[in-house]
Amino acid sequence: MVEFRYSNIEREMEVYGFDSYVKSHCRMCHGGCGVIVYMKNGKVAKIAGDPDCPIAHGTLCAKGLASAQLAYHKDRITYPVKRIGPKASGQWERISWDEALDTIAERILTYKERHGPESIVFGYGTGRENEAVIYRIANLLGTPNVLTAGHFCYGPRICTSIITCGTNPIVDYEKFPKCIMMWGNNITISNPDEYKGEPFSVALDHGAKLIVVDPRLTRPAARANVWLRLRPGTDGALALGMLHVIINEGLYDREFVEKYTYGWEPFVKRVNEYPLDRVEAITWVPKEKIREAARLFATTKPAGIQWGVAIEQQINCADNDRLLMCLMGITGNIDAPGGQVLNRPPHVVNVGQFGAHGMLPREQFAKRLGGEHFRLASRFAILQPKCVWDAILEEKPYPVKMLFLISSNPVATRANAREVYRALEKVEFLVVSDFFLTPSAELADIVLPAATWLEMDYVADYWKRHGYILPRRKVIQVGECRSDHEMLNDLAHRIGQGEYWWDNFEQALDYILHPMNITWKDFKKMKYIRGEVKYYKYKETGFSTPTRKFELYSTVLEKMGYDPLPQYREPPESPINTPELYKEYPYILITGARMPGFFHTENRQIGRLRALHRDPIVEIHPEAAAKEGIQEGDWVVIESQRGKVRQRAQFNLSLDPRVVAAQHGWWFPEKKEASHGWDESNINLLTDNALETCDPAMGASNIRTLLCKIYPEQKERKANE
Ligand SMILES: Nc1nc2c(c(=O)[nH]1)N[C@H]1C(S)=C(S)[C@@H](COP(=O)(O)OP(=O)(O)OC[C@H]3O[C@@H](n4cnc5c(=O)[nH]c(N)nc54)[C@H](O)[C@@H]3O)O[C@H]1N2
Ligand SMILES: Nc1nc2c(c(=O)[nH]1)N[C@H]1C(S)=C(S)[C@@H](COP(=O)(O)OP(=O)(O)OC[C@H]3O[C@@H](n4cnc5c(=O)[nH]c(N)nc54)[C@H](O)[C@@H]3O)O[C@H]1N2
Ligand code: SF4
Ligand SMILES: [Mo]
Repeated sequence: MVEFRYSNIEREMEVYGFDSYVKSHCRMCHGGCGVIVYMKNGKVAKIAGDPDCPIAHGTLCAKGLASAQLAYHKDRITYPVKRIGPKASGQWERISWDEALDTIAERILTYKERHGPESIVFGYGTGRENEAVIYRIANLLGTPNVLTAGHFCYGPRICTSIITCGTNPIVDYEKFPKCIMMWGNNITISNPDEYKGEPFSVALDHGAKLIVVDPRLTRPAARANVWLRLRPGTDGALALGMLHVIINEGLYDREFVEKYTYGWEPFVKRVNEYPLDRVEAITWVPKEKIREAARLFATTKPAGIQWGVAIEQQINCADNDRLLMCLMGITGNIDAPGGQVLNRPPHVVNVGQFGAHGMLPREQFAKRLGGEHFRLASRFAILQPKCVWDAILEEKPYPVKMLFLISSNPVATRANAREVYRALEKVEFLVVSDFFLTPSAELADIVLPAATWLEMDYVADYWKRHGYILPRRKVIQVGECRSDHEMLNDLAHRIGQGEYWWDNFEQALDYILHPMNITWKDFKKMKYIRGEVKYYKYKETGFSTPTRKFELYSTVLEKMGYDPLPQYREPPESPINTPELYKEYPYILITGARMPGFFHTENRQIGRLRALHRDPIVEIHPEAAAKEGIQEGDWVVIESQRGKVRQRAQFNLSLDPRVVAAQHGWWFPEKKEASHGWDESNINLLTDNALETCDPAMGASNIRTLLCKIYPEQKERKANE
C-alpha cells in the first residue's frame, strides 16, 4: 500500500473544482478497495481511497490510483476489430459489435455441430469477476472446457479446503490475530484475493508476532520475529517438520483433535516420518529455527496463516495447502475469533449457481480435457492448460478448434510459453476480449474491446470468502467498450441460450441479489452487504465434509485414488532429484514475485507504473554474480533446459547464493511490431508443463522452482561471434 488518505469529499470538490463524484470499488487487481472517483467535464479527474470501505479502509495502491490512465490510454482498443493479415501481422480492421458477435456465434454453432461443444474452449486468467458469466455460457453450450489459472492459483486452496473443512479459512484480521505466519506470500505488495495489506499491517502494529516463510527477505520478512529462508519448493517438508514439533511436544489442541478431526492416528504416523534432521536436510532451514517457529505459532493464540500462491505453483501444490490447513486445524485456530474463519457469504445467488454447473450434461462433464489425470481439479471444473494445447496441436484426445480468451494473456503467463504460442498460432478460430492488443491478442481472429472496472455495474467481491459483497458502480463509458458480462449476455442470445439470459445485464444483477429481496438499484445505494458473522460453527453442525470432521485424512482423495494423507514431493528439477542436471544448471530459479506497479503482464504501457519497473529484473546474490562475472545492472541470460531469456541483474543479499529470482509477465508494448518482444524476457519460456511434473491432483505446473544457469549477455554475444 503506497498511499493513505482520508478524503474530505466536500473539501476536495471545492478546492479542485470537481463536478461530481461516484463511490465504487477498484478492480485493477482482484479488487475490493473502496474508491471515490471525482469527475470533471465528464472525465475521471482523480481517484481517492474511500475510508468507509470495510476491506481497505481508505487505502489504495499504485495500480488503483492509475486506473484512469488505463481507461483513457491511447493504445486501448475501443471498438471490435478483425484481423485482415496473417496471425501476428498487426493488420486489423474495425468492425461493428453486430458483425463481431454474429461471426463468433456462427463459428460456435458450426464447431458444435461438426466437432461437439467440447471443441470450443473458453478461457480466462486470474480473478476479474467475469468467471460466473464465462462458466454460464460454457456450461449451457455443453463444453466442459474452461481454461483458467485455477490449476496453480487459488483454485487449489478452494478445492483442498472444501474437502478438508468445507470452505476456505480466512485470517480474521478484524479480531487481531496475535500471531501471523506468512507463508509464500507478500500481501503488502500483492493484496491478493480477499486480503489487503492494510489490515495485516494494522495487526502487526497491534503487536502480532510474525513468522515469514520465504526464500527472499521481503518487507514483512524484515519485520518478522522468525524468518525461515527455505529452499524453494520444499514447503511441504517444512510444514511436516513443524507439525512434528507441535505433535511431539504436545502443543496441539487436544479437544479439537479428539472431537473434530478425522484420521489423527495415520496422520501422526505420516508426520513422524519427518523428524527435524530430515527436514533440515531437505529445506536448508536450521532445525532450531523450525522448532522456534512451530512453538511460537502453536502457543500464541489466536493465530492465522497468511498463505500465498508460491506454495501452489509446485508439484506438491494440493498437499502443501492441506498441510497448512492441518497446522491451522490442530492448533485450534479454525473458526476462532482472530484465527482462521470459515465465513458465511451474504445470501445471494453464488458464483457456482450463476455459473450453471448443474446444467452441464454428465456425458459432457466426462469429456473434460485431462479429467482422468487431474481428478480433483476436474471435479471443480478446473483444467490443466497443457491438455488444451495438446488438443489443439495434436488433436488428442479430440480436436479443439476454437478458443475464446477473456482477460488472459497466456503466451506470457502459462508454463512453456513456446508451446502456448504454437497452440494459439494453430487454433482455427481465436477470439480475445481485452483492453489492448497483447501478444496473445495479436494471434486472434477477432478482438473485442473490454470495459475496465470504471465502466461497469457489478457485484464486486462476489466470489471471495471474506463474507462481503460491494457495489461497483459504472462511472464512465469509453468508446464502444463493453463489459465481458454484457458481451457474453448478448452472444448467448445469438447461440440459442436466450431463455437462460437477460434482456440487459442489470437484470442479471437483480437475479444475483434476489434471494435478499433487493434489486441492483437498491444495492447501488448501499455501502456493502455482509454475511452473518458466527464463530465456531462446527461445534454445532460439524464441518461440511463427508465425515462431518476436519479431514486430516481425506476420504474424498482416497475415493479418487490418491494418497489420503498429505505428503512431501521433491521438485521435479532439483539438486536432490536431478543432481546431474544441477551440475549443468547450478541455480534454483524462482519466478513471479509480485511487483507493486504491474499485475502480471498488465500496465507496462502505463507511464507512471512503468516508471516503477523500467526493465525486467532478476535478483542474484553478489557472491553468485561475482562467480558468473555479472555486475549489478548487467543484462544477463537466464537459461533452462527449455529456453533462454534476458533480464537485468539486481543484487539481493538476502538470497541464498544458490537461488536466483526472476520477474514474470514481461512483454514490451512500446515495441511496435506485433510480437511486442513476447519472447525476449518472458520467463515462462523457461518453465515446464510436462504433465508428470505437475501436481497429480490439481495439475499445478511447477513454475516457481526449476534449475537454470545465468551468465552475462556479452558472454553469449562473444560465443556467437
Ligand atoms: N512464471 C510465472 N508465471 C506466472 C505466475 C508466476 O508467479 N510466475 N503467476 C501466475 C498466476 S498466479 C496467474 S493468476 C496468472 C495470471 O494470468 P493472466 O490472468 O492470463 O494474466 P494477465 O497478464 O493478468 O492477463 C490478463 C489480460 O486481461 C486483460 N484484462 C484485465 N482485466 C480485464 C477485464 O476485466 N476484461 C477483459 N476482457 N480483459 C481484462 C489485461 O489487459 C491482460 O492482457 O499468471 C501466472 N503466471
Ligand atoms: N501488484 C500485483 N499484485 C498482484 C499480482 C500481480 O501480478 N501484481 N498478482 C495477483 C495474483 S493472480 C496472485 S496469485 C497473488 C499472489 O500474491 P502472493 O501470494 O503474495 O505471491 P507472490 O508475491 O508472487 O509470492 C510471494 C512470495 O513467495 C516467495 N516464494 C517464491 N518461491 C517460494 C517457495 O518455494 N516457497 C515459499 N514459501 N515462498 C516462495 C517469493 O519470494 C515471494 O516473496 O498476487 C495478486 N496480486
Ligand atoms: S489493491 Fe487492488 S483493489 Fe486495491 S487499489 Fe490496488 S489494484 Fe485497486
Ligand atoms: Mo494468481
